[in-house]
Amino acid sequence: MNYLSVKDIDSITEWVSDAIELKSKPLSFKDLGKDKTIGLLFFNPSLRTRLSTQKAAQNLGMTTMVMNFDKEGWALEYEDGIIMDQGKSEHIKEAAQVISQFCDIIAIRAFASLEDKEKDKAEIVLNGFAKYASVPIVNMESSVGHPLQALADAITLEEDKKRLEGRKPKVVLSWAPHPKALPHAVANSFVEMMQKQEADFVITHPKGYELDPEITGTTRIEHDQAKAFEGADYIYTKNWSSFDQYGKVISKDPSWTISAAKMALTNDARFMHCLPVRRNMVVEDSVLDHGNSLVIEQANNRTFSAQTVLKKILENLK
Ligand code: SN0
Repeated sequence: MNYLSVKDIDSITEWVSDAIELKSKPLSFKDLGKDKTIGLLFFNPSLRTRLSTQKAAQNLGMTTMVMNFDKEGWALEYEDGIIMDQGKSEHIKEAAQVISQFCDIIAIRAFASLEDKEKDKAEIVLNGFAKYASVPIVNMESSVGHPLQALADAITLEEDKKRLEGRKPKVVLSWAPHPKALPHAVANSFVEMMQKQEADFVITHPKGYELDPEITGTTRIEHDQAKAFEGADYIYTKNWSSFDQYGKVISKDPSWTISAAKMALTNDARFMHCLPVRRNMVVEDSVLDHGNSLVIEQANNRTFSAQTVLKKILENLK
């Protein structure tokens, strides 16, 4: 069993309720991963993903190996049949098989290049490991998705929406400005997660920031941010670069920053963001520091998201 995308969740209701159960008793399966090792491979920086996945593994009794592959590993080649006379030292074929000798599960973070749309869509790093490793693979944010984040977000929504007493929530995914070109992964997986939920879900972004239409499908897109915010119960914010003009920053329009004035248009909405977040660029201090911000609980739920996934994989190994 791999966890490569939100599509690998067979029953979201079951996985979220498992996660909430684990959260109430994190050590109830502390022997399940005894004598098992997880290898965490990072091709990009990480704070929450690294520590929460390590914590999740520890709660299940596993041993963790961490490698910052971008700085400490050999530069990997992913193409087949190539003459390796350039900068790449090792082929993914050997690397994935070798790591499989030491680890029972391999988790990988490899962001989008934002340069080559086709290569990014093909998920060459994640799928390369999935193809050549002989152990289960977990996605810790790939070029296309961040399914551990999306599962944590689903857990956070499930816990918080109790205050709505059964009413279907209105959830808005809003683009916000950022100085750098960022990947689509977090937004993509959140969209896929929301498509599995009972919710009135709307995406809002300036024209030109459409996500991959193969992912958004028939999900409603509203280009007027104020209109999208009307009556919202949740404002999930994220910056992403253009998909159409692949990887380009086509606008940093500050009128899209999440402000207290904009939150006032909502139905006392809770603010969500995966972090890290650029204060007063993506969101004003007053919104992030407000009691309605769920960002720290989202980060906390990363542990139980990862623990749910690792528990299922470990149960499948037996
Ligand atoms: C990453 C992203 O996919 O947008 C990771 C989010 C979990 N975020 C960044 O790279 C932010 C970098 C920055 O300089 O703000």
